[in-house]
Amino acid sequence: MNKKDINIVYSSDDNYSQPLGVSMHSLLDNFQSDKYQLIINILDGDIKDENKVKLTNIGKIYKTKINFIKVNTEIFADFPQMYYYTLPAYYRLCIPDILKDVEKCIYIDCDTLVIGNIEGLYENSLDCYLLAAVEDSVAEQVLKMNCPFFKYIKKYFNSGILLMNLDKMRQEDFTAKAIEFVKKHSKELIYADQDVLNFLCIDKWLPLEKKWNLQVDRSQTRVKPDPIILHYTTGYKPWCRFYNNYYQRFYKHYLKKWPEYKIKETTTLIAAKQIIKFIPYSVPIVRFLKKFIN
Ligand SMILES: [Mn+2]
Repeated sequence: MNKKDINIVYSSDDNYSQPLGVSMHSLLDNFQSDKYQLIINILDGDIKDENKVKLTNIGKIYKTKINFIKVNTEIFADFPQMYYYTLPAYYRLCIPDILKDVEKCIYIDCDTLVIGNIEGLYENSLDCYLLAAVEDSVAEQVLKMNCPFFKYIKKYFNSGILLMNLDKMRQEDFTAKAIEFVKKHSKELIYADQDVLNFLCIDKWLPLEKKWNLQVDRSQTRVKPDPIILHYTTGYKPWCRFYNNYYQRFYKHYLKKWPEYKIKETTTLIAAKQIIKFIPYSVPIVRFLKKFIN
C-alpha cells in the first residue's frame, strides 16, 4: 500500500540550525506508521551549507525527504522583532502560499522536542477550522495585556505547534491578510506572529489536548498525561548552560546527536534577564520603560 504524505514544516535561520536538527531528529526517531510517511519542509532563512548537510544527513538516517524552501526574506525585513522572537517566526504566515498543493500540514517550532508519534496529531479533522492548536499556558495573562485588538480575542493559542488547514486558509486569502495585519499593527504586536494568527483565527481554530504542545519552563516537573511534544517556550532555552528541569534529560539525549553541538554560555546578567521574562506583563513593562531610556 502506498503511504500518504504528512507534510511537516519548520522555519529557521542559520542560528537556529542546531535546535532545528535536534527537534527533527526527535520527531523522526519517534515516528512510525503503516499509513503515513513524513516529508520535512524547512523554510530556509539563509541556513549555511554546512548545516544543511547536517540536516540532510538526519533525513538520510530515517529515509525521509528534506526540502529546503528559500523564503523571500525581503517581505519580512521591516517586521517587528521582540525579545526572543526573530524574523523566521513570521515565515509560518506564508505556508499556505508556499505549499500550494498541500491540503493540510503540521508546523513545528524549532525550540521543541517530539517524544512520541505525531500521527495522531495529523489525524484530527479540521472541517471548517483554519487550524488546530493548544491554548497558551499563560493565555489569561496575555489577554489582559495592553494591546488594542486583544479585546476581541476570547481564547488565545500558542502558535508553536499548528495543524494547518491550508486549503481553507488559501480560500480565505490568509497569507495576504496576515502580512497586511502585521504592517498595520507592527507597533502593537506583543507576541509577533502568534498575535496575528490569534486575531485572524477568532472562532476558527480547534483547541487540541495539551499533550500536543506542552509549554515547558524551568520549574516544570513531570506532567500527566505524558506529553508528545515538548515546547521550550520563554527565552531561556534547553541548549543554554545551567538550564535544568525534568524534561531536560530528553533534550540532552537528542542534542548529543547533533555533530559538534554547542551549549550557549550564560552570564549572570543574561540569566537575570531571562528570569525577568518569566514574570507576567514583563514584555509591555520593559517596552514602556524603554521609551524613557531612549
Ligand atoms: Mn517556540
